[in-house]
Amino acid sequence: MTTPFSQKSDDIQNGNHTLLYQTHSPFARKALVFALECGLGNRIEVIHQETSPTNRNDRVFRANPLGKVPVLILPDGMALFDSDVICEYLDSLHTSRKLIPVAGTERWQVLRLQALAQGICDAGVAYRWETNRRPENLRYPPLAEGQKTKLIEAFDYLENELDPQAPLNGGQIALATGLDWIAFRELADFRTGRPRLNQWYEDFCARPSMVQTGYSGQTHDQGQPSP
Ligand SMILES: N[C@@H](CCC(=O)N[C@@H](CS)C(=O)NCC(=O)O)C(=O)O
Repeated sequence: MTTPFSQKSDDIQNGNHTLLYQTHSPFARKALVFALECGLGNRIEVIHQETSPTNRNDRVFRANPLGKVPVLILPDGMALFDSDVICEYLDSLHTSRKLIPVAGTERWQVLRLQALAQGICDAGVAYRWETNRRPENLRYPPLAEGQKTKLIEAFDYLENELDPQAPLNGGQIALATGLDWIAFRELADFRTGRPRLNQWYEDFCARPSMVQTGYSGQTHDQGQPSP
């Protein structure tokens, strides 16, 4: 990743925002794409951090007792998490049209889409544990199937319900970064047989904020990195 959000290995910068990030986290990318879409990219230093519940990262735990990224460190040192809270905060920093509408039906539609995207990522992470990350003898296939069912049901719902004409919003950012992570990890096919969702996804991925933040890297669990 290149400037203005170059990765740094040192600690918090004074007078600026610092994003504890991960190049292969859908939650972290959601926050960064949101910042870029708000025109705030040049106010944020991005620091890559590896995290896993089986591989403690002290730097991340010092900022977030859950040990997860993203975390946004504010200029006064306050640490904000999780990604949804960070997006709300970023939206409060600018005076343009809000990406999370402040009131009305639009607000609930955007927050619902954001929640659905969050659920897709949560189900994707759980599915990946059961199919890839957990040692093979500890995997539980019915749990993998249950998580995959959530993904398929969510994709079908989106094919019918997603409004491709809606103005740019935080729900879309969460969805696009989530779907692109599902594709990156090859967890489930959401494109075949879902032409509306597929077209929307392709269009959204062409935005500069998405192109600049493509996924890379592997998860580092205890033992070896997962492919
Ligand atoms: N609900 C959180 C989820 C964050 C999350 O799960 N981040 C992952 C990276 S994709 C992580 O850091 N996991 C480490 C762990 O579970 O200990 C958010 O939206 O920020």
